Amino acid sequence: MTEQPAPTRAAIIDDEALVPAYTLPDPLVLNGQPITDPQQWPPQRQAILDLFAQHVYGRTPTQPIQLRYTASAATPVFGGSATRQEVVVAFTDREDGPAMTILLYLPVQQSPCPLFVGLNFYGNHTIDGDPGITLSTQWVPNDPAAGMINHRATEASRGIQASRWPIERILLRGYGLATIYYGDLDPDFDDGFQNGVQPLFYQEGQQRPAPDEWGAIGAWAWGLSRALDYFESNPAIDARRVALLGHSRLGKAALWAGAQDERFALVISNNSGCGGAALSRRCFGETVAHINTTFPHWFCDAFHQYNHHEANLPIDQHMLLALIAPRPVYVASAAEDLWADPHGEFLSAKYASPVYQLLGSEGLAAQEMPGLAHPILSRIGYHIRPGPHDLTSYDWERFLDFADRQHSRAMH
Ligand code: GTR
Repeated sequence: MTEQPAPTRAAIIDDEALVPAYTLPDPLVLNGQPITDPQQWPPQRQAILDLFAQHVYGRTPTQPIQLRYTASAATPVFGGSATRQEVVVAFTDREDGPAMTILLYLPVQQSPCPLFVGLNFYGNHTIDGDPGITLSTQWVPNDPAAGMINHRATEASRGIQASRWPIERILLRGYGLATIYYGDLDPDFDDGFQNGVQPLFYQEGQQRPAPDEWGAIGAWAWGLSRALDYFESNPAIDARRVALLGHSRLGKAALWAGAQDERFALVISNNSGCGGAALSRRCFGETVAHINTTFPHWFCDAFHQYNHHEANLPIDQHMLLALIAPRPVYVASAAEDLWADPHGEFLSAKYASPVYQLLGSEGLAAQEMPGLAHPILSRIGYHIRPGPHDLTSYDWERFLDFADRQHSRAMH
């Protein structure tokens, strides 16, 4: 497939006045008729899900797969208030077959506990300096300054992402935390889908996914559902109260996983931007053409036909949030992260609201974008904080507040 060169970042729209006029598809219109009855939603939901699979992320294989769990001993951490464990989830019978390692922290006082789960960018050992965490042996991007050399992690990379994972704080608030290196599922480079989990599902003679089959984001999302399969088997985890969180590209994966798998109780997108929470039709910041050119392996091949043709998409990203309804969803933006289009992320949350309301739940309790650090904790939550593209302790505190509130509502 030939691609047009991506416009440089200098050419992006970063001024609200330059956003082109656009019309969004309405999630509550089915075959030209408005949906007014909640009973009409499940088939509409399925139709929208199919459109996202066919045109954006690619279809996820549905063949069940035998999972093999191998758990390490639970080690006491944080003065004995919690345990740390590693659970290897193998996707085949082969010892060298693809597998993912879940790093799991559980509070001792709370069992079964609600849990946060999220993929991480550089390996489980990067979320904390604890030398007891196994160093990832998977492909990682090269970054010698961060201890990643010849595409492998070194000891120097331990804890480099610790600021994004306030583990002790999450445990103190009564939640468990699980994380997985996303490269365990599909290494993040354009390898023609020879590594990762895709080949497990190829038909005889198939070399790569078909144009409407999953890309890397689809594989990352699939892995999150397999983690949830494991959580359901662990009596120390309340698998009905699992909050799924992701930052940036991993926020896109979290939204797609939460849209497909209704077992996730709550979904959080942090700075997920284009192909995540941001509306594609606004063309503000990163566009469909940018993302498909820079990361041709993230979405399905069919998505590339929408480069510079966003208006032809049968959906837009507010409908991805609507697929999560009536479960709580939180969208977080950062003021300096114009590449991810904060306003477009807010508008998605707003335009998903009518679906929540149809289902008898409040949507987003705001018509206009709130000020900086003025979180909205309605059923659709939203905040924009000062600062750049990142996952910070401010973000985590709001997500914990949101989970406290939404989980307790769900239980009453
Ligand atoms: C950027 C990409 C964004 C976002 C980000 C990240 O380069 O353009 O869509 O995914 O990477 O994941 O950090």
